[in-house]
Amino acid sequence: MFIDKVKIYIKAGNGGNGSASLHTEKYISNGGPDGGDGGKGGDIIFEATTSENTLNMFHFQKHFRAENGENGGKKNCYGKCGKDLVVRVPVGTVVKNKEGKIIADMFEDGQRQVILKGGKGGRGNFHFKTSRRQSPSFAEHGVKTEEHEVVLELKTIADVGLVGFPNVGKSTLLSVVTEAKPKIANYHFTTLSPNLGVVSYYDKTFVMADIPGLIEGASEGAGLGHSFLRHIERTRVLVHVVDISGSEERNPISDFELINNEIFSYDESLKDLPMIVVANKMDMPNAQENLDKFTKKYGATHTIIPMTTIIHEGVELLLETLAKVLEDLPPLSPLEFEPISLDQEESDDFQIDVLDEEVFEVTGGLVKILSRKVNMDDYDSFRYFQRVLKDKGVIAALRKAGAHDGSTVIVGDIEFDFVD
Ligand SMILES: Nc1nc2c(ncn2[C@@H]2O[C@H](COP(=O)(O)OP(=O)(O)OP(=O)(O)O)[C@@H](O)[C@H]2O)c(=O)[nH]1
Ligand SMILES: [Mg+2]
Repeated sequence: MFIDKVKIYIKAGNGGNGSASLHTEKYISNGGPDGGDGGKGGDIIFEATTSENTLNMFHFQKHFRAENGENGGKKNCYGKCGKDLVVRVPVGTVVKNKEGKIIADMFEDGQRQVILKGGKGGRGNFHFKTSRRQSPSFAEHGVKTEEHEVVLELKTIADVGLVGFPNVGKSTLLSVVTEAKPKIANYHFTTLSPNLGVVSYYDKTFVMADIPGLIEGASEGAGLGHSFLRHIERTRVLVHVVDISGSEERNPISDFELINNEIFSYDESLKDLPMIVVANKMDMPNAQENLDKFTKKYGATHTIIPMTTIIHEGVELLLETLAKVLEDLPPLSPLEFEPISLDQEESDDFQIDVLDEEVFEVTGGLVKILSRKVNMDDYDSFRYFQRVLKDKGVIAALRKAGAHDGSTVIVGDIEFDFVD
């Protein structure tokens, strides 16, 4: 199983409610409001790590919720903030929203990004004290957050991508030049997911990715399909490994052309990447003869390195060549995108919809804010509500829209008669 694209669901913590406590103490009849603020909900934070190189862990766990903030308490006690939830993803994970817009490119090891902010805590009644309202018996509710669906897509980041037919020796090469221990076997599709390794060559290091074998039609889904081609989009150099001995009765030149054709029909811009050819299995019969033919055709346009990977012959020359090529290439950079956020900013906009001659509905951000603050059973709270409607121009706008004495006005869950 190799998962490199997955849908998950994330939810930041709700904000805790503010408290509407009134101070009480022996011999003190009215100690005033002492309700503390609710705590902020936990954020959802993504962290990039090199210790994973698949999204397989999301096969089992798809729901991630950060902790809610606690409610405020008496005696001006603040509610505790909810704990953030850190979701670890492999380096190279691109996070998108449901519509496919990019939210984040988790490009560097250790990079952290807040993907969803926790809900703000509600303010305690203390904040609503005014000269005329000494003991507000209402407080604000915390912001309730919503669950969001996001798509994670892994696009491996490596300096060098190893490509080629199955069974040509790509994984063997990775195991020789890095500490990685990929599975090696004499059959096709031994490698089922990209393997990464770090090459150290004198004072230089670079990351090499062994991509599962490609076959004709891969760009249209044949074999393991083209999904792996996604993992060479973010490499700086391609090393095309060819079985130069033609040990499986195939012609190395047509192998090379066929795989190139698959790569470039997946993404034409991959033509811009430098490509080095490794002519592997030089120890086998017919290898030298095939190499001569290959060099005649492609020697002028490509660097061709003859190799017998199993005895490390030719490996040094490859590393020297790669180090040189990489030195002149710009480093990889994260994707360029217009960042979007899943968090809805609270705005105090409103609009008036005339539902009927006598029925008017107020909608918009202001209504959401009010619904967190207002408790209709409470007289103080209702007065506060009326004042906000007036101050924000809602009453005037209702009048302009045709509301008059006795018209019904709907604001969120609240319904009341308009009084001019
Ligand atoms: N004779 C010879 N055999 C080799 C050489 N390099 C690799 N092999 C053998 O070729 C077979 C395939 O090697 P792998 O490294 O698994 O090939 P791969 O390209 O990763 O194959 P897939 O993962 O299936 O795409 C193994 O049996 C290796 O031992 C070589 O230089 N000479
Ligand atoms: Mg392999």
